[in-house]
Amino acid sequence: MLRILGVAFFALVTLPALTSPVRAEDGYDLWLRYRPIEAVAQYRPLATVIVSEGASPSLDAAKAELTRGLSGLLDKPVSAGAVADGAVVIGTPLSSPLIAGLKLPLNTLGNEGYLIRSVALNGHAVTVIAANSDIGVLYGSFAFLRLIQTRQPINRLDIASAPRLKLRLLNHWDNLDGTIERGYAGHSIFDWNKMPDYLDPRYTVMARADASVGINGISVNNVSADVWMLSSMYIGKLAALADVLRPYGIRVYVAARFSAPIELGKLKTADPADPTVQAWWKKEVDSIYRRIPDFGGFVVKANSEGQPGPRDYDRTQAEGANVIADALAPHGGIVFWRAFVYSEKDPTDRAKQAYNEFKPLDGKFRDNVFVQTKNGAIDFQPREPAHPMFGAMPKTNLALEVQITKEYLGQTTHLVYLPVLFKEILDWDTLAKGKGSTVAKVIDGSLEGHDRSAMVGVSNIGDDRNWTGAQFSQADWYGFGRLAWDPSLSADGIAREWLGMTFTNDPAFVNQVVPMMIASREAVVDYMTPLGLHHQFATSHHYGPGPWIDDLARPEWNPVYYNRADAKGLGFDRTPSGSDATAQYAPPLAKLFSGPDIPDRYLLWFQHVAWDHKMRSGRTLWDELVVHYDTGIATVAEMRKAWAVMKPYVDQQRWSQETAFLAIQEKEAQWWRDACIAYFETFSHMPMPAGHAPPPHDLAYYKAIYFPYVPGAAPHKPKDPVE
Ligand code: GCW
Repeated sequence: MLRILGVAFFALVTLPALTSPVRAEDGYDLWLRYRPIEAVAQYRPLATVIVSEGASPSLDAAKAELTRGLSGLLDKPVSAGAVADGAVVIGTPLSSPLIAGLKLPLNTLGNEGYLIRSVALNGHAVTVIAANSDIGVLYGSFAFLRLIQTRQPINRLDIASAPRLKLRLLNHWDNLDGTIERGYAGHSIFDWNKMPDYLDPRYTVMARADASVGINGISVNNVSADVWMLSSMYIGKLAALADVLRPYGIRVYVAARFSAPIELGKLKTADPADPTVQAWWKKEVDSIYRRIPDFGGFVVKANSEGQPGPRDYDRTQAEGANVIADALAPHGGIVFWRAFVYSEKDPTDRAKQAYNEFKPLDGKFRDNVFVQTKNGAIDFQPREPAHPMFGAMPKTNLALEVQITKEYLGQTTHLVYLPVLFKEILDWDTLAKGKGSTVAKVIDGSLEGHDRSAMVGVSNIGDDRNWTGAQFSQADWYGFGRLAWDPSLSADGIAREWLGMTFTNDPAFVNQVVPMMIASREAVVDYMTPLGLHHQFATSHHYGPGPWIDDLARPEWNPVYYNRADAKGLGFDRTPSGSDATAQYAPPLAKLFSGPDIPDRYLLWFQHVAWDHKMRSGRTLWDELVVHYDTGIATVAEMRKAWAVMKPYVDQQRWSQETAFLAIQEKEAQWWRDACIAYFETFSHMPMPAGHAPPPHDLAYYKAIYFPYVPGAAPHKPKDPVE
């Protein structure tokens, strides 16, 4: 009966698809597809004409977006005109006498917020999209379109929204030669060779997509920075790019190489205390601002993975950051100084090093410096406890850095919906000032009363036709922007929006695919690094498992450093009897992570646990581990099934690609599980739990798997080929 009902419902909801077959799509249009909606008759009278007084590049962009969006969604031309019933009136009190006359409550919206309201204007029922700035109007226009794209009612609107974080940035890790560090979506979108004379129209499409979710800055080059980016030639190219992005409220930033005073300035030193170095940064920065008056500033990766930095001169991270900050300050520029610092010499647990180095410098950084801190203390793993610096640096502006590109999460083909991970970190309670001291409150400035606030995502954009390599990776870009605007949004809600805009709002589709997206994050944790394991990845490219690797130059590059598998058990002892990294957290957390009540999900991150330790489930650690690996694979199998029956709702091209990718994901989940179990069983010497098959091959087989070339890795010479 239910089945019959189900089928009847199914037939109803897919009726439009039957009359107009689902058009082939390649994902290029992202979530800005603006395909005709089903209920045009309901919406058409509510968006008849666009009224925009005044003109500016941002207002023009807003008008163009509304024209494109409304005409597409409502399947009829909607253009600019005079006030009438159903008009969409956009503007600021400054640009529009009509808006000024309405005396709207805009004072709490700041410079980027917007108000969308249904009002009567000159006797007509209209919708106003009002803001204090033109860019706010653009954001409001995207929000208005989103309402229609997600089929919300638009007849009685009263929406006010302002971003909780002021700087919402993407870091592109693009090299100037067109490759992308950890890029899995083709080559760099930035065609520097042809700039400044040719500006690829894709820059504008990218800017629209960024602006549609509120991203207001991008740094354009790899943080492991090429000094050429600061050269006059490249700044000229960047100025041309900045002109394209400016109407969309996007400022450009550059990843700066700390030793630029030597390489570019031909000085003998880059010592921040040297007056010639200080003068050089000032001169360099002044000249950038002459060409890009709203230049955002610099991102700096210093003393990390071979990059130069202040330590080379026995100076602190703060001294290094401040010399650059001082040069930027007169122009309003910002330094994002990365906290991803660990030393090639320091034998201390790598998870502790950044905190040890930065915590004593709290209060020493200039006000226009953000210490840009990765979500966890190691490196963008499928799961990490929040970085202990959050909550521990009350006098410092901390920016949260997350990775949108999936270096450690299966790269192109694994569907892992990252907003779940982002939320886990944003909602993490540091307990720094009692309960409710979440990471979101640390970074939005509210916990310590900072005026500045920022969140940064390592971009997953490339020149692939669908921008991100996989359709579902678009959701990570989208979700990053939405969460940076409002960290209180739910991962579930964002998934719904994105699916509705990207595929269809049909509830039969959305209700099936949302749970699949939400489950995908725990799945990857389970099949790659369950129970707090981390950094079990193959060398350098991080594609696939390598828990046995122990021969790399630096101890902390080896997976064995992190898993610490031995005859007794598994996991990194970071309790007071081990590295004592737990002490970097607020006392109640330190106690929790060192003791028996530690949540299973962080167990092996913080503790070395006996193979036969009895877990909450009643199973031994060994059995529990195997169960988690298998649960991960089972979840992916469920995801595949869920997607398979979504065929009627999705165009052939996007559906088939994802179908193939999910098959790869399941195969690779199995590989992860088999390889890890094959390795760990050489220590546990325990039998497989009942109902769980042993790995089909021996450990040597998994160790021999080798990939000479993987996208996103630095150029290298592979091993000699085998026949
Ligand atoms: O995760 C590591 C990556 C490096 C990256 C580094 C960083 C840009 O493997 O490719 O370098 O993090 O964040 O600086």
